[in-house]
Amino acid sequence: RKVESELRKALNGGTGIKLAYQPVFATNGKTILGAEALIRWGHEVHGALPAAQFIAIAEERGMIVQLGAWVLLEACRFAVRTELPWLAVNVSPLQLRDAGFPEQVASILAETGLAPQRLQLEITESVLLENSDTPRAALAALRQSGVDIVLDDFGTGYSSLGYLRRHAIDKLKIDRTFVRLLDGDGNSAAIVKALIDLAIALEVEVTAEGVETEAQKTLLVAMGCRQLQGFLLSPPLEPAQLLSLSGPAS
Ligand code: G
Ligand code: G
Ligand code: MN
Ligand code: NA
Repeated sequence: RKVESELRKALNGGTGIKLAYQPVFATNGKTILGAEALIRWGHEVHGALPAAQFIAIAEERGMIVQLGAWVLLEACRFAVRTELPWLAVNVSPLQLRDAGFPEQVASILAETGLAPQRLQLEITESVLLENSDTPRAALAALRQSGVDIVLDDFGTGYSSLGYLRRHAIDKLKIDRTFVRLLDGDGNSAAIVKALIDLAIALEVEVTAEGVETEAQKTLLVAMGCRQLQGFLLSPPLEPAQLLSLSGPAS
């Protein structure tokens, strides 16, 4: 399709694709703990396509490994220019299935000079449950090298409690579908509370994503959540905007 060839062109020319950075805040709503890189496509026609849609196209058309490598390099280059304690990058299951992934990450870290401790990789639960050992072995190797592994959209999938038990994960991100229902829906509040308690008990960090209202923030903080991400605190920002918020590397 047309979108596919335009995406391929952008990827090969390195034009039109860019990253936005959404900060993650401490409970005071001011201290920036880190940020998540989110891909944006500035194409004049297809630019309005949501990231989830063109990521899916890239996955279907065999472009995601190349696109993912571009994202990682761009994000790590940005991170070294900032004082951000960490930067999180979303990783497709298909990237983790690629045998060269851990080496790709290592060489990007070496090339940019970013300390592995400052890189977080956001994965989804389904990756942990695949039949192949490749993704799990990749995650173990990356973790061994100091990179943090984050379970994104937690609560929506198979809830890989076994992985939490085995301490194979450094952080959970509570999916925004639960956060959104927090004010009104008693069941959602109970689930969010249980997920936060689980993270605290297992000494895993926990971020709430999609925080849009003061009421949600207040509840989450009362429940013990120490990391907040969402439109209430900040939308995804242009690199220059985040630099002016968090300060350039000294
Ligand atoms: O930023 P936005 O809400 O449009 O993102 C939609 C989805 O796309 C989210 O699930 C997010 O994790 C995913 N996404 C955003 N940027 C990237 C990226 O660089 N790589 C991958 N694999 N997914 C991304
Ligand atoms: O799946 P993942 O958690 O990576 O998705 C991140 C996406 O969530 C980003 O693309 C971002 O645009 C979006 N997002 C960030 N904050 C909020 C929010 O407060 N509300 C909603 N609805 N989406 C958000
Ligand atoms: Mn994410
Ligand atoms: Na998410």
